[in-house]
Amino acid sequence: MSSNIGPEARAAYEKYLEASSLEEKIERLERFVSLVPKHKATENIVALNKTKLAKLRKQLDERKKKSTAKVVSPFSIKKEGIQMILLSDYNIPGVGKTSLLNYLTGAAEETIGRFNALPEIGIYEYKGIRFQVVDMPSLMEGASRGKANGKEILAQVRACDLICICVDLSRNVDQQITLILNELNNADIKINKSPPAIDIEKTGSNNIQVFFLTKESKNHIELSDEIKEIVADYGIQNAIVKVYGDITLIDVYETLNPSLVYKKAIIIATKGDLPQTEEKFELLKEKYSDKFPIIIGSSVKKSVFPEDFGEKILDFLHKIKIYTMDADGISDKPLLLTEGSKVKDAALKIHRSFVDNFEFATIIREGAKQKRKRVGLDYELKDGDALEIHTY
Ligand SMILES: Nc1nc2c(ncn2[C@@H]2O[C@H](COP(=O)(O)OP(=O)(O)O)[C@@H](O)[C@H]2O)c(=O)[nH]1
Ligand SMILES: [Mg+2]
Repeated sequence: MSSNIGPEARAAYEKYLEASSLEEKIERLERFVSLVPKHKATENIVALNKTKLAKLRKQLDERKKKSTAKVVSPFSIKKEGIQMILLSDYNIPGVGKTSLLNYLTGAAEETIGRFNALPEIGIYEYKGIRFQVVDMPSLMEGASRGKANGKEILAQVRACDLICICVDLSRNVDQQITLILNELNNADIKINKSPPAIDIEKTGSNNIQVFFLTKESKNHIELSDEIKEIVADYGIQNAIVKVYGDITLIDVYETLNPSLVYKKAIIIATKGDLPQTEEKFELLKEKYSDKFPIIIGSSVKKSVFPEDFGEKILDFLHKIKIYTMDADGISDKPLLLTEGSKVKDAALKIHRSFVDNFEFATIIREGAKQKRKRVGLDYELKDGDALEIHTY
């Protein structure tokens, strides 16, 4: 090493030579380069070591890329159709999720009665509509803190369309439901609740203003100061808070929590063929039907399960079935739209060009006074409508 570099830089270089990890090498070489006095005689040393640095940095980058290379978790499920997740607590023997999956979809028969550590998937078809049924490993107490792959399971639950809480009627049902609701709640998953009727929009100035925009919301005007306090406590200095309906102060906290998700859930009670399960099912309905509009009693052993399960779910999720038709007839695979959708929404779902070149639509509605009707893009559709779109 040239003697032009001075004792401090020399010492730094020696330290660099002793470095073992890539990160350490980079750090020490950077320090060395910064300590070398910059003049003609040291130009080469600086240039050389800068090149060396660039190389080391590139090596580090590549190593990082490799280590973060996408590993697809077996828990991350590609969604198809309407996704329903079967959840239960952990017990031996199991609650009957895999039996149910098999009953509905024909999948995973061989794993009934066995512990499954990974999700299993099947497709339940109802009137041409596909429901993806996911049989999740059981939730253990502490799942929301990560126990037994709890984090992975709950991450999937956050993205599903419907949670099916499965409870074994031959065991204590309160215990099972409480455990699951606790874990869902701890994972910021709210069940069968609409998001609060509040909107909080951060602004650049003017402090916090609260507006009550509907008749119902005006009943809560006295909460105004407390709302401001909560929002300010959260660290927001300037915001417009809009209240649209009935609210409580808890709703304000919920609106401020960006991690909350709102999910629909039903209860499926299993093993209804076992002794004393009938009484238990009645008690279950009595106690939980406020929170759960759909509680299903079932027995896979005796093939007891609602025939119109698909219809019940679609109703609950506010979905309507629209059957497209053309000169060849009516399709047997419906489009699924959200209640309140219009002809335009259906057209968009088929192809943008149906909207761009739209002339008129024909609707066939069973049971209507005028069964066949000519309508425009703004016409509201109803479940079961057959729809033909005419374009220019
Ligand atoms: N009596 C009765 N037993 C059932 C029923 N459904 C499942 N089982 C039994 O309960 C045990 C656990 O079922 P499984 O589907 O593997 O539960 P999982 O662990 O929740 O997937 C098995 O021995 C099943 O045969 C049912 O409807 N009635
Ligand atoms: Mg199972």
